Amino acid sequence: RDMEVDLRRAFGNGEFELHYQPLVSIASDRISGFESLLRWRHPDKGMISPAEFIPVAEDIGLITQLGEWVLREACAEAVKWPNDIKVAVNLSPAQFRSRSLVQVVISALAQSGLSPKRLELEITESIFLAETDANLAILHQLRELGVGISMDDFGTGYSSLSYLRSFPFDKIKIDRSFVKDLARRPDCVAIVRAISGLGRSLNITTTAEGVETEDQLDWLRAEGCNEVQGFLFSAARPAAEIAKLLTDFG
Ligand code: G
Ligand code: G
Ligand code: MN
Ligand code: NA
Repeated sequence: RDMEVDLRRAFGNGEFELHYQPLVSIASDRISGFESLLRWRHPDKGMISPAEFIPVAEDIGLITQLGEWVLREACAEAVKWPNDIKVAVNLSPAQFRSRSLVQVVISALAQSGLSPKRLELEITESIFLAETDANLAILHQLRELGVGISMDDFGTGYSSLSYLRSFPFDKIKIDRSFVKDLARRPDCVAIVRAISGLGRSLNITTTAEGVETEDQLDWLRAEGCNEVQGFLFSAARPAAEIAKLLTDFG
């Protein structure tokens, strides 16, 4: 397909960039970190969303190199921030298949000088669907480095709860589909309450995604959620705007 050739060219041509979306602690009302979100600045088509090109990059095996670039870039950027501000990086299941993932993380930390405790790796439960034992072993090795491991899009999969038992996650990211209807749907409130309670009992931080209104923030605070992320604060912005975001919400 067209996009395959285009993606390889784009990678060689430096057309990818990372944008950063603030994670805001509910207790302190301050930025606690940023999630790095990959962007493709296409010369003709403009910005292309990762939802469109990550699956293709996975198919053609480019995700290993692209994912490595993301890790190195995010660590190199984060080391410039105040040292209580973390950076979150999304990992694709395909990066676990490459086997070099742990070495790449070690190298990205060493080269940038970023403290491992400032790096959070976001994974989705799909890494548990195949090669479960091998992937769990990799997760444990990553955690031993001192980096945080977050379960992304929590609640959307088949059996997210069982994965909480297989691995000691540091953070659960409550999928934005539950946040969207908080004000209208009591079932969404009940689900957010249950996940927050679970997080509290298991000593896992809970972060709500897709927070767009003050009303949603009020609900999340009331239900004991720890952290929020969404357009209410900011969309993902280029690295050059981080200093301003930290002044606004720091
Ligand atoms: O930024 P947002 O627009 O549109 O992201 C869409 C999807 O792409 C999300 O599911 C997000 O987790 C994923 N994504 C964003 N950046 C990366 C990345 O660097 N690596 C991987 N594997 N996924 C990413
Ligand atoms: O799957 P993951 O959570 O990594 O994806 C992050 C995605 O969520 C990105 O596509 C990002 O652009 C999107 N996003 C971030 N904040 C909001 C929000 O407040 N509302 C909506 N609808 N999407 C958001
Ligand atoms: Mn994510
Ligand atoms: Na998510």
